[in-house]
Amino acid sequence: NMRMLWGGASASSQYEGGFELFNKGMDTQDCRRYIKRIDNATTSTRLLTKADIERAKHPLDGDFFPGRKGSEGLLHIDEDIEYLSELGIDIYRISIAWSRIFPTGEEETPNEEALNMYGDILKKLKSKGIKIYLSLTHYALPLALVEKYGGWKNRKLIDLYLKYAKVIFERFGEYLDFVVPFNEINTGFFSPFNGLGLLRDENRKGSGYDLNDIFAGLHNQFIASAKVIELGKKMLKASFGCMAACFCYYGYSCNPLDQLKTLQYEQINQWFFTDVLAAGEYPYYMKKYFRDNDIKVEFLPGDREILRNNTADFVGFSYYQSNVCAFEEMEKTAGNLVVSTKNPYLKANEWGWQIDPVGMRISMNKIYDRYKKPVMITENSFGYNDVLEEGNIINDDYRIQYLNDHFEQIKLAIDDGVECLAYLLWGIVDIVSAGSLEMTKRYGVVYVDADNLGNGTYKRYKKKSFKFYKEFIEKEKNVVKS
Ligand code: BGP
Repeated sequence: NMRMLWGGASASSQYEGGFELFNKGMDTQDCRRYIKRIDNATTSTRLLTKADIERAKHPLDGDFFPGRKGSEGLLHIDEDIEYLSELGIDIYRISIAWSRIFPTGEEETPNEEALNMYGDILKKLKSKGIKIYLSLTHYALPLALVEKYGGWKNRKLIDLYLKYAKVIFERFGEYLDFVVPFNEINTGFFSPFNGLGLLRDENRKGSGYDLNDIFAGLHNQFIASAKVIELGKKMLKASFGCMAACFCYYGYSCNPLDQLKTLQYEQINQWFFTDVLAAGEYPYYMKKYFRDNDIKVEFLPGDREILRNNTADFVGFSYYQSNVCAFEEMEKTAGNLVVSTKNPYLKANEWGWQIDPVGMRISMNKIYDRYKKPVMITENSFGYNDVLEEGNIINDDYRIQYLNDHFEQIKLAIDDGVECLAYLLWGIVDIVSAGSLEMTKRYGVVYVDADNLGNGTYKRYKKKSFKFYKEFIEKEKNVVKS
C-alpha cells in the first residue's frame, strides 16, 4: 500500500489574516479578543459570552483580535508554499473559512472572489505535488448563524453546512485527497463556543452551558458530518475521515478507582465522538451518561441510518501530550482543551503540557485497535516561546528533540502493525494559538516575526528544526525507494 505521508497543518483563522478581504463575514474566531494569559485553562479567550460578541462588533481602543490577523498567511502564501515545497512535504492540511464563501451562511450565491482565492492556493499546492487534506471547518462558524440560530444546537445548520460543502466539492473536488468535515469533533464538549458556536451564559451556574444544548449541537454535527460524507462520496474520489483530539489518559496509580475514572474519562472525552463517526452509532455507555445528566438527544427518523451508512474511512487525531486521571483531585497541570493532573514522570512546557512520546505509540495502537481503520496524526508538535536570535537564527533544539522522539514512537507503532496514513506537523509555519490566542506559543519549523498584539514584520525565518524535518522527510522517501 501507499507509503506513509509526512506533512504540515494549519487552520484558516489562525493563519490567514485578511479580515477585510472580499467582504468576509465575521466568524466566531474573529470575535475572540487577546487577553494576557492568567492561567492555562484559557477560559476568558475560549468561552465567549454575548457581551464578548458585542465588544468584538464595537471594539474598544487597544482591543486586538488575533484571529483577524493570524500570521498574515494570505500576504505570504506564495513564500510559505515555497517553504512547504522545500521541506519536501507530501501533504498539507488547510481549512476554508465558511464565512468567506457565505458571509452570513445564508446567501443565495457564494462569494466568487473568495472561491478564486482558495482555488489559487489549492492549485499552487497541487502544482508542487503536495496532496491536500481539507478541514471543511476549523472552529470558524459565521457569526450570523450564532446570532440568528444560536449556533449548532439548531438543526437548521445542517442544511446550511451542506450547502457550503456542496459548493466546495463542486469547485475544488478535483484537488482534494482527504476531507474531514469538522476539526476535533470533541471540541464541542469542552469548548462549546469554538466547537459549536454556543455562547457561555454568565448568569448560569457551573460551566455556563446547558448540556442539552451541547449534545443537541454535537448530534447536529454528527448528522452533518455523515451527510457531507454521503454527498462527497458521490462527487469526489477523496478519502473522508473524522478527527478528534486524543487525550491519552493514564490512571494516576494502580488504585482501581483511578483506572475506573480513566475508563470513564476516555469514553466521554474521546471515544464517544469517534465511536459515532467511525463505528456509526451512539455507544452503549452514553445511555447512562444521558440518564445521569438528564440529557435528551432528539433523533429524527433516518438519523440512525445516516450515521450507520456513512462512517469515516479513516480516524484522524491530534496528539500533543498525555493526561492523568486521579480519583482524588490532585495537583493540576494543563493540556490541549482540558486541565489534567500532573504526571511525575513527565516534563512540561510553560503552558503545562506534558511531553510524552510513548503516549503517541499507545494512542496509535488504541485507536487502530478500536476501529480497525487507518489512522492519521492530523496535529502534532509542541508550543514553545522561540527566541529570534542575532542573524535571524532560531535554535529550537527542544522542538527537534520533541519531534525526533515522537517520530521514533510513530515508527514503533507502525512496526506494531498500526496502519498510519500520514503525520501532519501542526502550525508548520507559525500561527496564532487556538486556546490562548498567543503568537508566542509557536509550533512551526518556520518562524513568523510577530508578537501577541499583532506587532512585527511578519517576516518568515527558517528555524533549526526546518533542516531537521526536511532531512527526515528525505530519508523517509529514500528508505521506501531502496
Ligand atoms: C487544537 C486545534 C488546533 C491547535 C492545537 C494546539 O485543539 O485543533 O487549532 O491550535 O489545538 O492548541 P493551541 O493552539 O491552543 O496551543
